[in-house]
Amino acid sequence: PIAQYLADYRPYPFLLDLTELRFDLAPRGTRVQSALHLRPRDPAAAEDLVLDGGAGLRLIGLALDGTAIPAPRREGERLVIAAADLPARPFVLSCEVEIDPDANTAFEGLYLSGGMFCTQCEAEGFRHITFYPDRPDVMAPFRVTIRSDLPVLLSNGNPVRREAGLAEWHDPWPKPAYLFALVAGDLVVISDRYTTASGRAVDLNVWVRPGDQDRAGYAMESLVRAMRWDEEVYGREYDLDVFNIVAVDDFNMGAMENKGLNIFNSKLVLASPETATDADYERIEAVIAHEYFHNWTGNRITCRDWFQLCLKEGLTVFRDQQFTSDLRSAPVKRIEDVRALRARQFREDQGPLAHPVRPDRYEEINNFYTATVYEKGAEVIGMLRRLVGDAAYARALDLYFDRHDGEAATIEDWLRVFEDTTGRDLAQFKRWYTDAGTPHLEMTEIWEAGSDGGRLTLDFRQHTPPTPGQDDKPPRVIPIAVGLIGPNGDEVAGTRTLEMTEARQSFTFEGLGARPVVSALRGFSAPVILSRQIDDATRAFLLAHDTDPFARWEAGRDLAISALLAAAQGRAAAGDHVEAIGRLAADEAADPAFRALCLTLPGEEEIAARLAAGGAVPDPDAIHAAREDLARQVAEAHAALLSDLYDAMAVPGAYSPDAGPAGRRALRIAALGLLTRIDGGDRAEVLFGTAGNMTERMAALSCLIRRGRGQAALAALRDRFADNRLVMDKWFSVQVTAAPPDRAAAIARDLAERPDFDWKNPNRFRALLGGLAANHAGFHAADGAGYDFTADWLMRMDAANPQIAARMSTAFETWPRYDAARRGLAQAALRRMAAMEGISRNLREMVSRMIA
Ligand code: B3K
Ligand code: ZN
Repeated sequence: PIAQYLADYRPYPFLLDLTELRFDLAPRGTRVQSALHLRPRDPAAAEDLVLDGGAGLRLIGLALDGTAIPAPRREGERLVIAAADLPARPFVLSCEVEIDPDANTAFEGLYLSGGMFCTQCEAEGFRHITFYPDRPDVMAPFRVTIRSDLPVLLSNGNPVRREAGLAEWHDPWPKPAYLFALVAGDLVVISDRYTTASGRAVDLNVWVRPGDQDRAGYAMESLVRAMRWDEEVYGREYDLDVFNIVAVDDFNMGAMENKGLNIFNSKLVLASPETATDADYERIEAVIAHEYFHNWTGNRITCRDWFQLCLKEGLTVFRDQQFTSDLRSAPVKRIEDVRALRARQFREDQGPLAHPVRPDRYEEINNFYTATVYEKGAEVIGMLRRLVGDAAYARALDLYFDRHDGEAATIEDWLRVFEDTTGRDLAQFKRWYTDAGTPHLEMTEIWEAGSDGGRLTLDFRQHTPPTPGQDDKPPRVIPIAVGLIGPNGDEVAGTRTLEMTEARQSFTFEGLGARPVVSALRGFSAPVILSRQIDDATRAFLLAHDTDPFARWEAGRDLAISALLAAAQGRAAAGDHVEAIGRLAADEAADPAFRALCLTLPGEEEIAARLAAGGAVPDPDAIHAAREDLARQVAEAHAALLSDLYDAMAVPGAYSPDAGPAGRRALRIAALGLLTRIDGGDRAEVLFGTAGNMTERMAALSCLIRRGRGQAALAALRDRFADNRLVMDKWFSVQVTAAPPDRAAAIARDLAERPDFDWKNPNRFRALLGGLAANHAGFHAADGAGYDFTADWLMRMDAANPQIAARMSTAFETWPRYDAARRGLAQAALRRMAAMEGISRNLREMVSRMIA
């Protein structure tokens, strides 16, 4: 295995002043001509010129200042021109290659999707298009000519020439090759116009396949909102005459921020009330914004090397989270983000795939587009902002944009702008970037009554368990937001951020009249696991009185978890959760979306993770049974209230995806999910037949499947939407996620036999395989059927599309927490994959990290 190391970084020995590209498009044999205007970084030091290449490049010719280089040296997939053959002045290296987009099933580089040419270059896809210094610190303006008879021909930057069969684009902003994009196809457009704060008129286009244009409007509205927000909040304006978005059906991830030409998975562009859920709408808005925000955090300032990936991703996620908080409900967004962080990132941190927010070693960089780099990367910025304050954060960001515009920067550069702005030393804070693992934080309270008022001491200890390659973890800076609530429910001390820097540290509050209840880690002020001595009555008190919505939700969550853990381990649970949750559901002063979040029980995976973190061995079947049982108890105890809520939260009139109506639907659906446990699915059946939107229809369908009466509804959905790929993805997925655990793998196997299981389409593959992985007790079925089915398909997918196979292999990352029999079966599946002949570098790295 050839690993790359952060410590080995060296600047590229050449500067690139201009990249010219010319494409003659043909499905089987596309010709790519390039002219790279290069000059030595140091004319006195002669160095070899190394260009990256990839499998599938057929070299036609190479020339230096017009003189052919007949037999250039090849080192693996690279092309090397010896220092002795290069002049000590600027020169032009021209190259011609042929590539086969039709054979490209990995969807990396230039490929075809339903007759449309499309590219994906991040991280290292450009080397599959031509020989090039394919690294993010080599930046150049691009001139691109596309020749093709297809009607729409797009690339980065501004259009400069259009004639029959030819289009020319010029991108004046120097960029690395990973931000290059090209699209050619038979597309239709919806357009708008935007005027920036300083008066630049920008043409906005969303390009889709003919027939999809009626579902592109929300993406366009979201784009306009994002552009306005970035001007108002970060003072960042758009910098070209045109901004293009293209929707494509075959795409490895969500979307890509190519300069001026963002390319999206069609599921993150296309939406109508009949086909998309409220969650889909919210995600479209967030991802459109995320990719747009990359124009400054990622494109104008990019990464020096791929170890710095969190520099653009953590920051851009943080920005898109702020955007959604501002446009929708900040408390609800925070709770959703913490749920996702725990489900994906804590899980990663607890297992064999744990790595730092800034890794220092990788074999395949595409394996590091993870929850740790993205979501924990965003949490780290949130902590930084909390520590320095909002005003200093804003000044630091201004300095960052000023100082590093046009550069390829590092985490050191990023931290330095904060140090220079605030005078703080961030050396200890930097451990959040370099050390993997989720810190455990233990809080103890010491109360001393006194005549001049009582005194409360909070004593904290932090400890981070070992992660692969990192046994010892020095203490980190942990911002702990704390508030105090008096016995009568009034807040006696508003939120204050304690700054913990030692392994053990105490903080004292003086002059308190009576012993208060502590509301700790408000707003989830740090990505840690907090434990404290607290009983269910105190949790119920916090659920009723905490003024911090996150802490309030968390109190309810902890109550549910405590009941579930007791049941999953065969102990009797107290009824506090059932009682307290009823009071909250009835609280009409609270936001419906918030009440919905409180009514939703923790998932089975979350319960398993909590058990494992406490040193117990989770039993997936017992967890499933305990959760079903608690849901039924809640439903029985509050049947009348839930039924009233279900009726009252119906949203009359035309569908709107806004936070208000979406929150009402969320509460209605949460009530339905519980009621289904006692009405046998009758309400769900009525709702499925009458719902005017996909949110309620899918929720009803899922309830029906869980009650074993989904057949007619599934058939109806399929008949109506057989030719809508995105709806059919949901159709595949829900049958597996909602399946009874002991049948999930068999159902998945049957679905995989269907002719419309177009497995090479990443969305369809993810719908089925990801659906099974999301069915906790189904994936971890005791007979190993879930493991085997998944391994079989990952091996098949690996030959076609290694990125997707490697990404989906994370279904196995939690195997070490289960019992010996399951561990044996999971390891056998992993070993079978590891032994596969011709395994990709992507999957091999993942599997070997998981077995190690
Ligand atoms: N930067 C891309 C992700 C690229 C993934 C490459 N394997 C999308 C995003 O984070 O905005
Ligand atoms: Zn991103």
